[in-house]
Parts: sequence; structure tokens; C-alpha cells
Amino acid sequence: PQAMKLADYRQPDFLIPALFLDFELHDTQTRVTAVSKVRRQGTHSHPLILDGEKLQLVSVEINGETVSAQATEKGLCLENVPDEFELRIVTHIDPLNNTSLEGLYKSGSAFCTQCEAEGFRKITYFMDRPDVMAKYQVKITADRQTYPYLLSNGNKIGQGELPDGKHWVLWEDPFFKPCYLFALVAGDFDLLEDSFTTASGRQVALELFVDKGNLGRAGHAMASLKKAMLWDEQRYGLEYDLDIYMIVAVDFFNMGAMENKGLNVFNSKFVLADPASATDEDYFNIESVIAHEYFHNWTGNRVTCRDWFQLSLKEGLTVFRDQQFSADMADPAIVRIKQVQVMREHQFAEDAGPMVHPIRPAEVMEMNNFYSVTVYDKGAEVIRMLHTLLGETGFRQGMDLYIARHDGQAVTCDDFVQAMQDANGIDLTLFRRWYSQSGTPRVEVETLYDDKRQQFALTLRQHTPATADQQDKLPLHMPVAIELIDETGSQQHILSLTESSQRFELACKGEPTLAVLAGFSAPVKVDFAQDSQELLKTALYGQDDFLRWDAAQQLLSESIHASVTDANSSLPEAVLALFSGTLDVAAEKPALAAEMLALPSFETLAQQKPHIHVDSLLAARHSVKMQLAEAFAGQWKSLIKVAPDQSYAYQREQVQLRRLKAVCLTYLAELPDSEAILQQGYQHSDNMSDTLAILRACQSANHRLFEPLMQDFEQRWGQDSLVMDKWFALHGSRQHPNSLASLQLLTGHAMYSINNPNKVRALIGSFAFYNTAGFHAADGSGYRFVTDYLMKLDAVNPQVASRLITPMLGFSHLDSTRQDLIVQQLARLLNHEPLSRDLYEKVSKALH
Ligand code: BAL
Ligand code: ZN
Repeated sequence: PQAMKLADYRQPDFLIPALFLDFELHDTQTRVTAVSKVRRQGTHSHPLILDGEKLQLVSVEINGETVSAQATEKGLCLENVPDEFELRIVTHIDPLNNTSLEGLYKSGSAFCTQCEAEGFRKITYFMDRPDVMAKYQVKITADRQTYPYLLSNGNKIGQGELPDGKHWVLWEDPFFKPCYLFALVAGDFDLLEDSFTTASGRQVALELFVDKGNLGRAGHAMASLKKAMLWDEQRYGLEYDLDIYMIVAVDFFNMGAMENKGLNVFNSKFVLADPASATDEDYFNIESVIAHEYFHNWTGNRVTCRDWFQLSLKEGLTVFRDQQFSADMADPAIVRIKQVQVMREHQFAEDAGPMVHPIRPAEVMEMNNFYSVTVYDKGAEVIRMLHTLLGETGFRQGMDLYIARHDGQAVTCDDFVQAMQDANGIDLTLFRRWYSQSGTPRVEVETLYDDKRQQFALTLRQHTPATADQQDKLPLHMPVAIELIDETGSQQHILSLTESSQRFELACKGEPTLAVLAGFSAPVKVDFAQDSQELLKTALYGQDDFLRWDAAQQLLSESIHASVTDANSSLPEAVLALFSGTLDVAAEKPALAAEMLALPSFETLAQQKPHIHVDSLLAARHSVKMQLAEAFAGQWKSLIKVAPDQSYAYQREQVQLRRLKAVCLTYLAELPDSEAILQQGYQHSDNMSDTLAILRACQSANHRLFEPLMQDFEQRWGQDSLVMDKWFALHGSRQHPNSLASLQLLTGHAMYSINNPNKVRALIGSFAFYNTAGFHAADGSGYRFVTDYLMKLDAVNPQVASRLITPMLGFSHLDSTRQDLIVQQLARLLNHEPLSRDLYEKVSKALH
């Protein structure tokens, strides 16, 4: 397979301003008729090249005349076409056997589609690129009884009955859109209806379709949608533009959800919730994903991407917008901490591995591989930096200009930055480097206090180490937010760093304690040698909650790394003081306390060092956890009683207390006398958050209660697909000598299916990503198991396989024995036939 290059972009040779699609649905032989208005763009005599994969071509007509055309594996080439014509193409497709879940496929008994990025070419021959935008009319015909709902984008403009028990519906979308935003759903659902009146007084019908019997779990998603609609009006002045907004929840879905115009298709995991079956985290994620897809209506749909290299144009921006929304709906500091954890655990790891790329990649072999933490989450960090540099008002002016200038267009990341620049009258030339330069920058901090002048001097040096894709790096423009803490309180500043080395001076009465990167103001690693007393001071007395948490994490990380080198080391005084100070205020600030008391994850710890030894790092983390469990045994026992006394609601104070309790339980479960407390906690729990907290605590402590409680859980929830995913994930991530054997057994469980991405991610994904001991087993059995599984999965669903291989890619920080074991498995995979383009791109880069 060949890589495509951003530098090779050319505007399309033809435009297709109108498309009529006619679907006659059938499990294995759906007939698709596509009628396009085609127009040559510019003066040239190039043929019309249409993308198409896994299609059975029936006929091609140009202006009513049949033409003979030979399809290849990749598409159709039509020579000598007129400058303007009507093109009618009939194809047959096989949705039932489409396990890739791209194009038109079946999720249970319903038909649904997923077209982003390049799935439309599995539906019909078309110019499958986002800069070809058309107005769509879609007619769907199917059996009335099995498929009472026939849905597509836009407004319903016709429907009728047919004599053979079939019916049809005609939809029209008044907005131009690229084909990746096309959607079709047909099935029998329960329907939750509501409405929203926009700021300008337009009534919008809201329809949420869920599997039969799930209506009771749809309320939170609907409430979230209405909050998101209101928020986007208030924060960005952006109103919804159609008369109807539909969301359909399906069980088989590669991603979280999809923003198709007026008809979002969602992974049911991000729709369905009730207290008994969903955790606080599920409630949070539903609210955030519903908002994310809704926000795409403007940032993604009305203004879309010119080409797929620009994916971060819509994803980075929309993630940033959903992050702002979540911060307004929940605890801003906690929300921020979670985002930073994703950056440090996953994005920094991507930068350190073979798939490293800038937020606007320059080369792509398989686009699905670039729906990455870099494009999404680092992309959002880059937008956040713009927001920090321009301020809320300046950023909003930039957004207003961007929308006004580009509504209805397919544009580039440069166009976005240009709008920000023009609206604010500032030069963002240097800032643009974030779009083309990959890797994690390091910022080194040096300080000097001049007592006489009462001046605090701060030198910042930035440097981005070479990455697998790019040797030479340049200085970047970034905001570095700092806090100076002294006896009188604290002061905050935002320093604008543009050079490789820069000195700043600040007036300060008395030598302050400095804390750097408040709110994680830039996606960088900071090198700042601070002693534990300074970190402790920031953790206990800082103003910025994020900085307090960050200082606490540094103290804990350092003591874990110290314990790697000296297995008998006891807990440093500063860590003991950190825990007692935090526990003292835990009842007042439960949310922050919970995060400050939680140990950094293995993955975060691994990212802090160039080389790690898996077993010693795991042992060190466990030893620190044990010592903390014992040192504060009394506090864990008393704090878990600070639970909400009302019945479950997804409500801020309750969520905070439950989270604190969950962290306390992870320590408590390590104590010898915890069994009765855990047992009772499990039995008396009336909600999934508390139940899962107990199970997780038992799992991570390898408590003997784990197995009986898991059996009980399976008895109770064995028929509930979404809840069973939690059960699979607990098994997959359990670090236990038998974990591999149990994993093998569980792939044969009645609720498990290799065809369902949620199941695969829950069981195999949680093993590969989070079962450190099992995955990195010294004999290579974990790597072999995952590789064997990937070979099977790749034939079913390459996109999901390609996600799952991530933990096998970054191995340069592991010991040489493990590196060799991984390389052996990757080599085996590279020789496997057939191998998808998705996996080929990653494996070949990793072995390079
Ligand atoms: N566009 C793919 C799913 C999402 O990011 O919303
Ligand atoms: Zn998105």
C-alpha cells in the first residue's frame, strides 16, 4: 500500500452538486441506485474517477445511455465524459456480511451506516472525498413490519405504502454535505420524543431511537442533548438549523458516535443509562459525547474539512468545545485532570512510538489510523492554547469570523488559524508550527530570586526531541501559565514562550514557590527540579486545583520511582504529609482529594522515564500502595462512610462523594480485615457506580472476594449486553497468574462476540492496554495471545484490530528481552496474509 501526501492535494476534477439515492433494502442484496448531477471543474480532459469498494456493479448510464465500464477493486474510471451530465449507477451490496461496520451494515436486526472517513465508497461509486459536496435526496424502501422506521438526513418529504408489505420514505437534506455525513437507518425501535425551541424561536423535534425495551435508559441522553443545544447558543451563538434532530443507538459500532447531518448514529454505550446499570463515568461520557456530536453540526458539518489531513480542523476544535461544555456541566478541575491523564498516558505514548504524527498529518496510508489521540486530544490542546493566548472574547471573535467566512465550505486548518489571526489582529505565524510539528516538547525551568531587587527571574528553555517521523524541530509558541505562592497568597501569570530560551522577571516580595503549567496550559513535559517540600507546599496550599493535583502526582511518582531502585525504601515524609493534609480536608473538597489520593497509573509512570523495567515498576507501585493503605487504615475506613444519603442521582455532590469513596476502597481492599466491609458494600449498593467501585477495588487488590462477587454480578446482569462489557473489562484487566487462561475461556462466553467492537475492546482491549502484568508477561505469552487474536480480528474488522495493536507499538522504553519478544510477534503479523492496510501501516512502521 502507498501513502497519500498532504502536499499532493489537488482540487477535484469534477463536482457533484446533487445526488439522489434509492435504497431497496435487503440483507444480502441491497440495491442502490445513485443518480448524480456531475459537472467538470476547470478546463481539462481527465476521466471521472469514482471510488468504490466491495460493490457489485449492475449498470452505469450517462444521460440515459448505458455505458460499459469496468470496475476495479478500488473503483470506476469513466473516460471522455461530457462537461455536465446525469450519471446513474446501480450497485448491489451485502450489508449482512459487512463485518467491517463501514458503509451499510446490520447491527442486530437494524440496518445502519458509517461513512466517515471513507465508508461511502462501500455503498456506491462516488467521489468519496470531503471537498465534493452535494444536496441529497434519499429514498428508502423496506418491509414495513420489520423496518417501521426508515431514516436519513434532513427532512422527511414523502412516504407511501406498497402492495407487497413494503413501504418507502423520501428524505431531503437542504444543506450541501460531503458524503461522509450521509446516514441511513432502518429498523424497529422504541422512540423517545421531545422538542427544543431555538433562541430565534424555531421548534426542533428531537427523536431518540433505542432498542425495544430501553426507553427507560434514554432520558439522560435526551436531557444532555437539550443542554448542549442551549449551551452552544449561549456560548457561541450557534443555533440548530433543521426542523428535526435524530439520534439512533446501535450495539455494533466502531467509534463512539457519528455526527451525520440531522441523524447521529451512536454506540449504545454513549446513550443508555440508568442508576442500576450505568456509572457516574458513563453518565459523564454520555453527556460529553452527545454534546460533541451536536457541536459538530457547526464545527464539522456546516464548515467541513477540505481533505482528511485536516481532520483536526473539526475534531480538535469540537473536542475543545465539548471539553468547555463538560467543564461547565461538571467539576472543571476534575474534568481537566481527566483530560491531562489522557494526554500523558496515551498521547505522549503515541508521540514516543512509530505512529507519531503532527495534529495535521502530512502522510497517511489508512485514514482510519489517524482518528488518534494526537488529532483529537492534542488537537484540542492546540485550540485551547489559542483560547488562552487570545482570551475568551478574542477566541469568540475568531470563531464568529471563521463561521461567517466559511459557512458551507470545505476548508483547512490554516483557514481556521487565519480567521483567529484576522479577528484578533495578531500574528500567529509561529503558532502554526503546532500543526506541522510532531512530538512532545520539553520545557526546562530555572529560577533565581534577587532578594535585593525583590525580583523573581524565570528562564524557560524549550526543546522538542526528534521523533520517528521528523528529525528537526523548531521552537513553538506556547502559553506557560504559572503560579507564585508566597506567605501572602499566590499570583498567577501567563507567560508567552516563543523562543528556545526566554527569561521573564516578576516582582515578588520574598522568595516564592513556583508552580508551572497551571491548567496544563500547553501539551508539554516540564523539567523542573523541585524539592519535595516545594511540591508539598503547592499540593496543600496552591490556588489552582490542577497544580495541586499535579504536585501531588509528582510526589507520588517520585516515591514510586525511588522504590524501584530501592525496594526496601519507606514512604518519604512529604508523601505522608501530603496524605494526611489531603485527608484532613477530604470531606470539604472530596473531588480534588479523591484525585490527589489516587496513585498515578502504571501507564503515566511509564511515560515519565526513558527506560522502565515492567516488573519492578509494578512492584514498586504496589508497595507504595500497600504502605499508604496501612499508614492511613483508620482514615480509609471512616471516609468510606461519607457517602450520599439520598438515593442515586447523577448530581455533582453525590458524584464527588462516590469518587472519594471509590479511591478509599482501593486502599481499604489491601487491608487484611476489609472483607466484611467490601461484602456489605457490594450487597447494599443500589447503583452501578458503587458496585463497580467495590469490584475494581477487589480486582486491583487481588482480593479473594473478587471471584464470588463477579459470579454474583454475572448472575444478575448476564443478559445485559452493556453491563456485561464492564464484567468483561474487569476480567480482561485483572492482573492475575491465570488471566490469560480466563481470557481464552471468556472469548467463548455466550455474551462475547468478535463481531462486536464493544466486546472486543472490553475483553481484549482492556487486557492489552491495562493488564500490565499479563500483557507484558516475561515469557511473551501476552504478546503472542494478542497477536493471534489480531490475526483473527483483522479479517473481521480491520479498524478495531488496528486500535487494539497500539500497546504493541511503543516498546523502545522496555527491556531488550521484551522488545525482542514484541518484534518477533510483529514480524509474524507482517507476514500474515491477508493483512489489512490498517495493520500494515502500523506494523511496518513499528518494525522500521
Ligand atoms: N467524526 C467521528 C466521530 C466523532 O469524532 O465525532
Ligand atoms: Zn468528533
